[in-house]
Amino acid sequence: MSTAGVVLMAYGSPDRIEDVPAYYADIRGGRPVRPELLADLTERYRRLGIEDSNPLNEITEQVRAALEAELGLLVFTGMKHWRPRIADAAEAALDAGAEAIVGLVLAPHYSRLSIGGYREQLEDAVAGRADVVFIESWHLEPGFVELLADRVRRTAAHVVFTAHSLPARILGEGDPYEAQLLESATAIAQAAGLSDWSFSYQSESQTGEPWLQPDILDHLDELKARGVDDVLVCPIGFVADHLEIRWDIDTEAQERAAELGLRFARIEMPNAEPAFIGTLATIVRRALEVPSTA
Ligand code: FEC
Repeated sequence: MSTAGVVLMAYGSPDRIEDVPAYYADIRGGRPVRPELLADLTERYRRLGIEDSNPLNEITEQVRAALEAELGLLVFTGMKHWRPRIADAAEAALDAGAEAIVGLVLAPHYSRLSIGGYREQLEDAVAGRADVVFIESWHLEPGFVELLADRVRRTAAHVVFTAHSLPARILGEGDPYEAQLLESATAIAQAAGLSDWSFSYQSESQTGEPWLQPDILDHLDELKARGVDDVLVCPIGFVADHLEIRWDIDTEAQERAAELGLRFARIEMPNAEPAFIGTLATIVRRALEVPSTA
C-alpha cells in the first residue's frame, strides 16, 4: 500500500491587521481593490479582534491536529488565500514521503468558482509527483447531515439555512453549487423533522455583477412580512466560526433582525468538535479506498 497524506484546505484568513491588504489582493487575484472596500474590510477584521487572535486559522489548526490523531496519517493545512499556502502543504506532504495525497476542503459544496480553485492549486503544486485523490463535495455525508440536524431538531423557530453567495452566472454554466446546497438543506430538514424552513444566501461581495439571491438581509424582511417572528440561522456552506459567520450573521443579520423585531439565533458551528472530526475522517478513509483520480 502506498504512503498517504492529507492536505486539509481552508479559505484562510489574515493573521494580523497589517496582512489585510495582501490578503484582499490575493482574493481579488490581481483585479483592482477599491480603497473604500479595503477600509471596510480592515474595519470588519478590527472589530472581530484579529489583533489578538484569528478564529479561522486557529480552528483550522485544531481540526488538522484532531484529524491527524484520528486518522493516524499526516495532515497538512493549506490555505486558498493565505499562509501556509496549499502549495506549501503539498510540498510538506511530498517531503514526508506521501505517494497518495487526499485533498479535502473544509467547505461541503462544489462550485467551479470555489472548490475548483482549491483543486487547481493542489494539482498544480503536486504536478504529478504523487497521486491526488481530490474530494469534490461531501454535502450529503451522513455525519454532516446528522450533526446539523441535531442542532435544529425540536426548535420552535423558523430555520434559515445559509451559504456563501456566488456570482449568478454560475447557474448558466451548469454549476452544481445551488442544487447541492438545496440537497443539503432538504436532507437536514428531513432528518430533523422540520417543516418550517427556508434557504438564503449570505456574504455577497461587491464585484459589479449580480450574485445568487435571496440575500439573508432581504430574506429576513420577507420572513417578517410573512408573519415569522422567531428565526434560527443554520449555516451549511461553512463549518467554522470566522468573519462570514461572526460579522455577516452575528452582526449584520442580527442587527437587521433586531430592527424588524425578530427573535434571532444561530447554531453553534461544527468547528473542531469530535463528531465533526469523525465525519471528516470517514470521508478521508473512504477516499483512500477508491482508485486515484490523478
Ligand atoms: O474569517 C476569515 O478571515 C475568512 C472568512 C471567509 C470565508 C469565505 C468563504 C467563501 N468565500 C467564497 C466566495 C467568495 C467570492 C468572493 C469572496 C470575497 C471574500 C472577501 C473576504 C472573504 N471572501 Fe469569501 N470567504 C471569506 C472571506 N468570497 C474577506 C473579500 C471582501 C468581501 O468581498 O467581503 C469575491 C472575490 C472577488 O472579489 O472577486 C466569490 C465562497 C466561500 C465558501 C467556500 C470556502 O470556504 O472556500 C464560495 C470562510
